[in-house]
Amino acid sequence: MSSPRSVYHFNSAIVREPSHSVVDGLRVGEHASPTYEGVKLEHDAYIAAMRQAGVQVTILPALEAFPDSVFVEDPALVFTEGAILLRPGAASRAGEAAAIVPALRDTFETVLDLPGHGYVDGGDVLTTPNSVMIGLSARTDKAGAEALAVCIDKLGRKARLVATPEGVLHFKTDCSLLDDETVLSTARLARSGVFKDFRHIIIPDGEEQAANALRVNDVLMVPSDYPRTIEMLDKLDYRIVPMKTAEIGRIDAGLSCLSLRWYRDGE
Ligand code: CIR
Repeated sequence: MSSPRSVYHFNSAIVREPSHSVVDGLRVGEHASPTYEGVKLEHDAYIAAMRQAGVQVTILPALEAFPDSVFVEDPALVFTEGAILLRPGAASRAGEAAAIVPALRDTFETVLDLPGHGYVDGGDVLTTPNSVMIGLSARTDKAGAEALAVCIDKLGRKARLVATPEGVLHFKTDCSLLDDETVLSTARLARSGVFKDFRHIIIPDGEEQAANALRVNDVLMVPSDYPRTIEMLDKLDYRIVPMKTAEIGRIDAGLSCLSLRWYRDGE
């Protein structure tokens, strides 16, 4: 692993087993439901890939009352310095925050609560070397984003509020960090100018769902159904691990949604 440590170097992650109710997960539009077995297979493969990449994975039990609770990235935000408990913007997901508190308290010395009454989904937050970008979206409002910026500041980092393109679920639905200087982005998000300080690699037309890739240590997990994106990244010498996401994709989810990731010091 290259040194010094970067924001995509992780040795720890939390995931949550999918519930059988995942078939009722939220989605925009008319997608057919995923199957529980399909989601479970994708989830198992994800855990294996994380471990293979050098990450110690804590697996929380399924929560049947919350169909989308397998997407554990949304109710919290974690860093080496501490965790922040968020307030998910979808009513059916509100209770996921309280459900993850015990795991956060077991793991982090510092757990901050999002102050105020605003909403933030972790899927709207992209951590980069110089700032933590918070995308305003249908799930993350200005009050929530500003409250989160205060918490991020308390943990010693700098936040930056940005816009998510209209109709896109989360900021990270449309982008991911590939390395310290490079982001992978859809054309529609790149056009907004948010990544002007980065080298940006644009997703080929029609493969927008590949934008939620996940850099973990030396590897780059990429959704396996998008051959032009994989070929493009392969040519740029990223070490690609193709991951099946067709089932979670039916309920608008991608690779980052399935974990909370951080680097635990002293290991
Ligand atoms: C939802 O609509 O909340 C879920 N069906 C998908 C959440 C995806 N999470 C993420 O992008 N961080």
